[in-house]
Amino acid sequence: TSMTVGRVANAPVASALEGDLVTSADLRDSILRHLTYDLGKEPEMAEIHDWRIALSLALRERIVDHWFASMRTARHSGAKRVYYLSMEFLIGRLLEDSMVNLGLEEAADRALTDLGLNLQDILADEPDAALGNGGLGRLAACFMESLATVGCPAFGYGIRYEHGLFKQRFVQGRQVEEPEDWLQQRPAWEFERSDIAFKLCFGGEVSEDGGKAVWHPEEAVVAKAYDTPIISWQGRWANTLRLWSARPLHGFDLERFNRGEFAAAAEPEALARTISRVLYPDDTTEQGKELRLKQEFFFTAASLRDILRRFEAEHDNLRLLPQKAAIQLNDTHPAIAGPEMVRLLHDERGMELDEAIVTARACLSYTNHTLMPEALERWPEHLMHRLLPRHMQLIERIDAAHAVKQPTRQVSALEHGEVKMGELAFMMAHKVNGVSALHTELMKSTVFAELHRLHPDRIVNQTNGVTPRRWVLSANRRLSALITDTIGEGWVDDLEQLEQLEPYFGDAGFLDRYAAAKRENKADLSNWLATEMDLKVDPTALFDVQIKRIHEYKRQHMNLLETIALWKEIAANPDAGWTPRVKIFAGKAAPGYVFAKEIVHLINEVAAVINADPVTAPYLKVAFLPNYNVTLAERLIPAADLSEQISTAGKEASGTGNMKFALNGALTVGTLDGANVEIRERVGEENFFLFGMTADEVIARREVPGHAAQAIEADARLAGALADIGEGRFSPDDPGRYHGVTGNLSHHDYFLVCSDFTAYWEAQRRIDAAFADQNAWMRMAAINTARSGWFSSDRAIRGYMADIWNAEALEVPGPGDVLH
Ligand code: Z15
Repeated sequence: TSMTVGRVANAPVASALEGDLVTSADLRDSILRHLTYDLGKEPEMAEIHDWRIALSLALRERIVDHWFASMRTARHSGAKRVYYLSMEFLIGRLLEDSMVNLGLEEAADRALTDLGLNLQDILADEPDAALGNGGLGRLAACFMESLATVGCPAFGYGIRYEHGLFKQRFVQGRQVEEPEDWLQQRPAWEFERSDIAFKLCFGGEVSEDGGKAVWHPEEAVVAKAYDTPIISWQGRWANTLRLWSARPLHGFDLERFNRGEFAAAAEPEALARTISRVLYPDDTTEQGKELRLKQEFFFTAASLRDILRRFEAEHDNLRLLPQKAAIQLNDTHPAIAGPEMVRLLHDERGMELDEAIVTARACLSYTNHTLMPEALERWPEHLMHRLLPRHMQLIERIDAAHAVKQPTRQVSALEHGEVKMGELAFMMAHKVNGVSALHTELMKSTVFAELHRLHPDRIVNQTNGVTPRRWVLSANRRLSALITDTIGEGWVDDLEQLEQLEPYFGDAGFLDRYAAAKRENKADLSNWLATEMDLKVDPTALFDVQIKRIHEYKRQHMNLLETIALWKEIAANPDAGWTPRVKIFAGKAAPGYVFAKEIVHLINEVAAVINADPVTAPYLKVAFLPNYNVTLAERLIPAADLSEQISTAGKEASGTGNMKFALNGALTVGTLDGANVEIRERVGEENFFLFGMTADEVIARREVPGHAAQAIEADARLAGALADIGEGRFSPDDPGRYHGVTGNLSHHDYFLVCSDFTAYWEAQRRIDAAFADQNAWMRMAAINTARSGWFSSDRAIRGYMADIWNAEALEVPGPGDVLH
């Protein structure tokens, strides 16, 4: 397609950037400049991705000065820096985020219109950066945006995976994984730092030399940095996301190549790069693979090297380190940071071992994200010894030091020939936090009970949060406009201001406009379902949404059983005044998680049968949208009426989708699990559909012999739905296909799907009735929005700064101030 460059009106666009009047013409010129001189394309020949990259470069260019100013301010202030170490950063798209935070949306829109282009098309062209699996990775991405917005000098550290989370397709209802290739097109946001590279070693052995341990490794790779600037709301501050890419220590083997061994010549290179090749696709399950341990050490050690280099450039007394660096471990994945830091301080810098341990601990803190045994990392001692022999020695020393101080207690990081990374992280952290109030209390009473008794002040809570810039302002333009029209723009970085909406609920217009925004969001989604999925839905139906990783504990299958039971009941009595519903599912199953994949298949097969039923069609449709990702979440959440947060109580550490839904005015049907508890407290119990057993009741119920059979016997709807699945009603080509699923539910049912089913069904029928009164429903929805401001990740980050990091926020000097 050929694009002509039009003439432009030089209309200035007011920008939030102080002293900087950015015009759409300026932006247009820099888009053209990048297109021409960076991408080497003529406008006539440019394709959509060329324009998208050119726009990204034009925006990135406007971030850089703020970025440098922020870094300089941090350097000159001597303030403590925060380092967030995370195996995952589930970023999604960055273009809209950057544009909105820079206040350049109108300018970009006009500039592109002048160029004969459409901003929305260009935004839609950006691939998601899917360097994460689910909640843990998305939390890290929200935290990066909030760290910048609150002005906390910080670095995120992680891995620059060549391939992010796999793409999901359905083939005859089954999940098929395809490799993801986000680096195929030129990455627009990162800066390659060939000069920032560290050599990292593995394997070999440790010798002693005059009482000093000397590690003789047998293998080495290089970690090379790639930096992405993360800009705050209104461009006041920018931090760095630094991702490490693995490279060979020695480049290409020219000698071998010249001997004609072409493939062999490239081999060392390919082998070294394997470390950052691909994201492990498991969320809340552990595989225990050697390459995974290598990945963990690789990015953790590179990050610590970088942190110490920066510290040593600015200070000459290692004892100051804890005042200058707060290092947060996002789960145990970077827990090797404890021993590695002790090694760097003691072996490499000569600090006394005990002081090295104390110093490392004063810098480090650890966030726990799950109590599920299958998710807690344990590494075989022999593997740790083979890959990291010196670290294994230090782990033994750390563990022994811990035991010596408390001889009466028997708590150890070493058990059954394995290193328990949770215990190790706990021992080497000055603070350990859970991610919701309930989860933190369960940490104290279960997994970390012994360690908590030894260190009663170590465990603290920091309930998760989400960034309102992405999850409200950008994702839900209609709602945002209504909020800003009503209370001004201050809510965007002070989300509890949403409370100011409530006095307007009595005004004639407000709830009508609120309902209109929801209605239009739903109409958009209905159109999208029609074009993308070939599925026709009633846009006024109740949009009931469960989107998250597929896991037994999240109980998508309980939702599906309720769907089947509802379908049967509607079919038996179509004229009973049913509330029309659209059941929407999306989520990926870990490729090796057989049960989760069966659930995926079953949802698709049930959807096919129900959607083909003309009798129930006016009242029930089921959609399973493939390839759930951040971008799809941004599309679905603003259009939801009902948020499914139905995990077995005690299993979901927090949840963060639950917060996004509540902010966007979906009501929750949920258990007393994770942050659901706190959402319900804040929005009010009358605006939340609670059901199911509590965490305590779950534990007691499991002890009841035959609990599943009992529950099935007592509920004919549940029995009927299970029977239909078991008899092959949804899989006539293979009637026995789901015997694994039905057998598990009928006999084992660890996650208590059957025992909670009746309460869930009844909650859903209360919801049907409530939705029929649209005025009352919209009022409840608006109350959810108004009272959920506390769930901003800005609040969460300020909590970490105050309670864990002892870090202060800074401000970039204004235009009148002198920069050195
Ligand atoms: C993950 O996404 C979470 C926990 C984990 O242990 C792993 Cl390995 C991955 C999730 C929790 O399941 C979820 O409840 C929580 O909201 C999220 O981390 C962020 O804390």
